[in-house]
Amino acid sequence: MNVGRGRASAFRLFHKLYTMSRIITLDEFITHRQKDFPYASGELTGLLHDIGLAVKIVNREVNKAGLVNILGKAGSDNASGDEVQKLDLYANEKLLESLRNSGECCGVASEEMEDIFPIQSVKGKQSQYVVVCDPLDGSSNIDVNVSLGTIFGIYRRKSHPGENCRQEDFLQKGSKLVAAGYVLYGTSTLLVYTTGKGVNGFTLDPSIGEFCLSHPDIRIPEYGKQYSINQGYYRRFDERVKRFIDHYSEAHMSLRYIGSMVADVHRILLKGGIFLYPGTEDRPEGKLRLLYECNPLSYLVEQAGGKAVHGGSLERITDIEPVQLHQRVSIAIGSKGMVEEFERFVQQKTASV
Ligand code: P6P
Repeated sequence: MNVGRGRASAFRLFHKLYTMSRIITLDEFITHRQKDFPYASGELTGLLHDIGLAVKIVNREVNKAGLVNILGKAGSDNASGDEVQKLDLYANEKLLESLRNSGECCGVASEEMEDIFPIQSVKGKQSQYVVVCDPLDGSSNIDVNVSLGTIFGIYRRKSHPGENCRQEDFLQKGSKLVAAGYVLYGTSTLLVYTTGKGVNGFTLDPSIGEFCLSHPDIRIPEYGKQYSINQGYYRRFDERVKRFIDHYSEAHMSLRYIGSMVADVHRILLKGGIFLYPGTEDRPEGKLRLLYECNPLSYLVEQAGGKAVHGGSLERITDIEPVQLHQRVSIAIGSKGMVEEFERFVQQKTASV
């Protein structure tokens, strides 16, 4: 058994022993596992703590969003005269505020900001990391009370410490991520992350305000019974994608599509399946963003034993060299067996074209 698997099974035993008697909080887990992190201990801890704090604040607002009539619509003033912000802008601001705390982050690239956002070092600390994020993915679902999420990825900066961050710090392949994860604001609030040594999930216990280990050492099933795609675009898909969908439909597979990538990918992570957002005639490059949606989720899914490839070229998502902050990419992500089946369809059809 290799060291990584040995460590994982040892941790499962540790978790089993402890969960019978005590809760393991996110902070304790990060501290316990920070020796896994190949850089100075404490750096990652600070960063993940900052993100954990920000998403607890975002969670509080997301949970209240159902009261928006009382709070007022985004752009209007609420009862106390404050302008109600669009929740995704609010989430972006909370992440920026929190990422200043530990002094470990020198900059952020976000779906909500056109350009990179440098964070000035605190107390002369030489920050070593940058964060990419989609602060509130699927925010259009909030008005109908459907799950949505926050996606984040952490890179080691390439530019010289002590200077402002540069674009090159963010335009790195997904395989260069040092940590990645997501928060799902659903029936409960779940934070799932990896630092390259497996995937673990933490459920927020509102009574104590802590994320508690609930899904240790997540492994994605090799195969699943569901596929996830916006069937409404069927006519606009490439012939090869249509054949793949037809194949699953004829095999009586179930279609599950929430319209919130974090929720769909999370279900697939636990139950198995495949999520597809391919290119269409009118949007051949696809819709989803490489840097802060597809790369962090692909890195995490690979860490859980899954696979993620470009929906056309079949290139491994985390091998794609980013050229723009907001570039889009088509994607097939999920159970290894199902992504490889998709690949066989595309390769077979390519050969026969
Ligand atoms: P469509 C949400 O807007 C999002 O970015 C993803 O979370 C989701 O998977 C996708 O877009 C849904 O897009 O075109 O199917 O509505």
